[in-house]
Amino acid sequence: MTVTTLNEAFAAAGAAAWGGLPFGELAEDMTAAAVEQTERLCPKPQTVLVAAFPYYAGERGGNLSLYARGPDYHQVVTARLNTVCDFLRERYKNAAFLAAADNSPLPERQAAWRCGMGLRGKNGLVILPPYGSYVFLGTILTDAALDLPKSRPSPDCMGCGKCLAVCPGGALGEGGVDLSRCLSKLTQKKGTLTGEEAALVEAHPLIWGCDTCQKVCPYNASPALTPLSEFREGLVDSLWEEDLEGLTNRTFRKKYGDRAFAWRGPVPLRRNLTLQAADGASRES
Ligand code: B12
Ligand code: SF4
Ligand code: SF4
Repeated sequence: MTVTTLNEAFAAAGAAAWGGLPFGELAEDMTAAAVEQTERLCPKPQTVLVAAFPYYAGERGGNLSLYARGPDYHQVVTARLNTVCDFLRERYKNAAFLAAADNSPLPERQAAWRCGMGLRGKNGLVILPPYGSYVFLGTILTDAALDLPKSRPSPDCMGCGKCLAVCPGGALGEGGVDLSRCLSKLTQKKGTLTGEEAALVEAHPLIWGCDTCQKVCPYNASPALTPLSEFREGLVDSLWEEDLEGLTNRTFRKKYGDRAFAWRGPVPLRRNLTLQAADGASRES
């Protein structure tokens, strides 16, 4: 199998970029628990392939983060990567190929950076021009030792510092994200928020996720639209009280279960809407 044939398989799957590295190299960035968890999935992991799938669908208003407007990316990206797994299974009859997005123990950004994909953003994200940071990552884990060229790690972004300056919770630092102050985390948090957390959510324009450190990034000034139909069509840009009215956990899942904002159920969404209504959030935002 050659890199050219893999290029074709990833391109056919809709990936904008891909890379691969020996599992042993990525394991250097992983905790012992994450390595153990990986070995439970794939007893003798040899290679990790990582790919990026663009999701930016244009300048649109709304109160949901851009990443959560299309159908659940876990499923979309995994299904697309499974086409590459099928291609590989034809060539490596006895090997295991496991596709995943977001929900595996593999540190996906670290894998992408080690493979030299795009740029390493100070906002902690993989930036892949012309799509900016609006790309999802997914991996294929295998016990086949694929013969791939060694790549150089990604260079850093230009380091303008805008993401750090604008972060509403002051969550971004040179070392990464302080989860206790990140609006992406807080809008998804279950249960009661502390007074400080509630104040941050109240002043935030989104009821799910946070795009602030991405919107200011110069690489995201005019990102290319995604070519992937799942992330261009049938998007849910906003959710309002009336969309959630009367929904139980079960009926909410029936209505929105295929969306990435649905995994916590309707309760945090209602809470965030109530907080933002108290702040006088406008539907034009
Ligand atoms: C937990 C998680 C979160 C948490 C914590 C994120 C965090 N920054 O730590 C919360 C809920 C806050 C979150 C938010 C978001 N997330 Co998230 N998240 C994850 C998840 C599931 C695991 C990350 C993790 O903790 N891994 C374990 C640690 C040990 O590994 P690591 O992630 O590689 O982190 C190490 C290094 O990267 C490094 N590092 C991390 N940040 C930085 C920053 C700097 C400057 C430096 C030098 C190093 C550094 O230090 C870490 C420890 O070694 C990944 C998917 C995955 N499986 O990787 C998605 C993932 C990182 N998230 C993603 C997205 C899209 C987001 C949001 C943009 C969503 C949104 N719009 O609200 C925000 C962005 C917040 C931000 N600025 O990082 C994408 C990123 C795609 C990309 N282009 O990079 C991923 C890869 C999911 C996917 N499959 O596409 N996320
Ligand atoms: S997602 Fe929002 S709160 Fe989290 S680091 Fe980026 S700007 Fe800060
Ligand atoms: S805003 Fe500036 S510092 Fe932050 S990720 Fe983008 S280029 Fe890097």
